[in-house]
Amino acid sequence: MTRVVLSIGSNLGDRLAHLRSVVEALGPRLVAVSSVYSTPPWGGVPQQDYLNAVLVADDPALEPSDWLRLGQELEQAAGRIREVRWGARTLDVDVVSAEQRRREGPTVVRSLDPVLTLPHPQAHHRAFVLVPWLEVEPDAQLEAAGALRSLREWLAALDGAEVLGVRRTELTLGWTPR
Ligand code: PH2
Ligand code: MG
Ligand code: MG
Repeated sequence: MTRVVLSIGSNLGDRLAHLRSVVEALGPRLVAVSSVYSTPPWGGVPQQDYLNAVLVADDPALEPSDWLRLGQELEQAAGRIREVRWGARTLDVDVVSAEQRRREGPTVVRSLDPVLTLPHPQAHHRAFVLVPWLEVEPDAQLEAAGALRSLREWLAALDGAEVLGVRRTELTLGWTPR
């Protein structure tokens, strides 16, 4: 019973096709799709620029661990090889944040499980996640490092050059809202 924010990225092979494969697979579960951004590599490993985007998806039948598994299946379908941490990849699908949808109203999922930590413990450091996420959910908040802040506030804490490096492109993921 979850609605999730997914960060998708690619910097190997046909980068746009890899991102599009996720949009195709999620189909009617998609609630929002950001623009495609060109972003310099984050994390200190020298590599090519990425294409990144953020998706919001909803499926009453899926739990956070199911979204993780689905993301990993899509990574494998894109020929991903497990390699260097933060190194180049054909496709990365990260669950950034999840909300349980209950009759009483939505609650944010918090998990310290090392297999799937939620919210994603690095998201607030990454302009390539925050900028596209802000585009599709301008009022979203993110709990990280013991603080609950708006995406704008987290972005304001980042290096300005890093935020400016995240550039919106004219590429599209071929999704139209229903
Ligand atoms: N993913 C990484 C490491 N570094 N840098 C950018 N710009 N975009 C990414 O998606 C990315 C990264 C590991 O998942
Ligand atoms: Mg990642
Ligand atoms: Mg990942």
